[in-house]
Amino acid sequence: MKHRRVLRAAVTVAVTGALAAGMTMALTTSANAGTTLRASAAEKGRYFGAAVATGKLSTGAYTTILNREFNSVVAENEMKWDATEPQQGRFSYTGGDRLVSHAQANGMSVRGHALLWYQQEPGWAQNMSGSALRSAMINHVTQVATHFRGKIYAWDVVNEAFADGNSGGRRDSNLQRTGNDWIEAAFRAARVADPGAKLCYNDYNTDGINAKSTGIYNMVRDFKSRGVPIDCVGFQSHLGTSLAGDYQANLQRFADLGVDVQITELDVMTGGNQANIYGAVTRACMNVSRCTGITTWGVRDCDSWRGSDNALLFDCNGNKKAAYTSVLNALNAGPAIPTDPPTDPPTDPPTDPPTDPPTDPPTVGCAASVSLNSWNGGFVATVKVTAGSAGTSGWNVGFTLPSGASVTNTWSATASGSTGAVRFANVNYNGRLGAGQVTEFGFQGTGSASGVTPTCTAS
Ligand code: G2I
Repeated sequence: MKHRRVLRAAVTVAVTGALAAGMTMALTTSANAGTTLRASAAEKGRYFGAAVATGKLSTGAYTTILNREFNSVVAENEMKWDATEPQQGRFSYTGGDRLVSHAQANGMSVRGHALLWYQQEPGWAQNMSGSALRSAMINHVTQVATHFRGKIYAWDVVNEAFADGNSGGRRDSNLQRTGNDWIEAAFRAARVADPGAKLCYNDYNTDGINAKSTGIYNMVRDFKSRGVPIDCVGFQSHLGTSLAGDYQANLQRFADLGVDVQITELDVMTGGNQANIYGAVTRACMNVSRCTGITTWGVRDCDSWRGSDNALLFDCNGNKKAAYTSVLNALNAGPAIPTDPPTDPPTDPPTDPPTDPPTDPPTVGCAASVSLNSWNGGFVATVKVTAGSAGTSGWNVGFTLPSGASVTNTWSATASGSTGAVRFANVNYNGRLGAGQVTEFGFQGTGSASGVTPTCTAS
């Protein structure tokens, strides 16, 4: 059984996650600090979240607890690939949009879960491989992250891509078989589509320093050294009856790489230790200044995928369990995330005489530059358009693509032509640029675009 298999594998897990840079978390004021999970977490600069099945939002008892105790939500299933793109190129956002609206109306931030995962792939994608799958996968990331742009605090861009056991390597899947660079290609596409969201890698069985967490650690270190955009690691933390002694040390070593960490799917097997383990996980997060929040994978025991494990903080009647008190106490006792050091006072204005203005003639028209994210058989091009001194009321960028290359998808511009000489015109919201102002658009293609140079014409 799928659930049992995942659960067994998960009992020694940890999760890291990080927050998206550009987005402010919706944190409540401290009116209830000390008495609800959300207010106590917010008081310490953090969020406390729950996985939500959107169908339950119309159940009063469920929503009452959700709104009172949690200031972050994640869709338990509704933002996954099978839900959002059930047929290739046909997108469905009903459940995800409903959750986002609920969050916005109730002062909650939203974690996005998950752009790519080898499970819950729609049937059409399960049957694909190679460059066709690579293209479809990048298109999925681009479309979904674009749809939710500006509304997601942190995205699980890639979920569960590492193998269990001692290899420390990648898990086999049709995604992995498109080439080892599939994860970085996904992160790059997500950054283009939603530059304000924190981009996370999320996995289980990472709740301590072990072969799997070390494999992920090495990937994150490599990404940071090569400038692949990653902001956070999610530690799912589907836990059994004990917690690894180096749980906190493991979070800390990821944080030391320069990413945020988050506990993303916390649930703990019932039994004598449940409350203690919940408390210990919460304390570990509080003790790591880059641990920005905790999410439990559901609200009440009966909402949980773990069924009879009674793994959550509220019983089936909505009563607070001992584990709840343990978490609340740990939130209240923990340190706050340090705030940024005060900025230096403004320095005196320089007394040197002003230098002459630059003598270069201002650029008229516009300039364009391109950066390519390429893989064997395809690419994503991100194009930056900079207006010259007169600004623009519209722009048009041309490329001559090498033979064999073809544009399959464009965002924030309108394409004409797909092979050879192709042109991209502004769309209605990004044509008018002030002097020196910059905008970006992108396109995806098959084949290779290496060496292409854009030409920009302003109107
Ligand atoms: O397996 C627990 C979690 C492990 N980490 C990733 C999470 O995304 C995952 O969540 C679970 C959901 O809690 C389940 O609700 O993912 C499962 C899928 O692998 C979800 O189960 C699925 C059932 O397998 C489907 O039969 C069902 O149609 O839920 C679907 C919607 O209820």
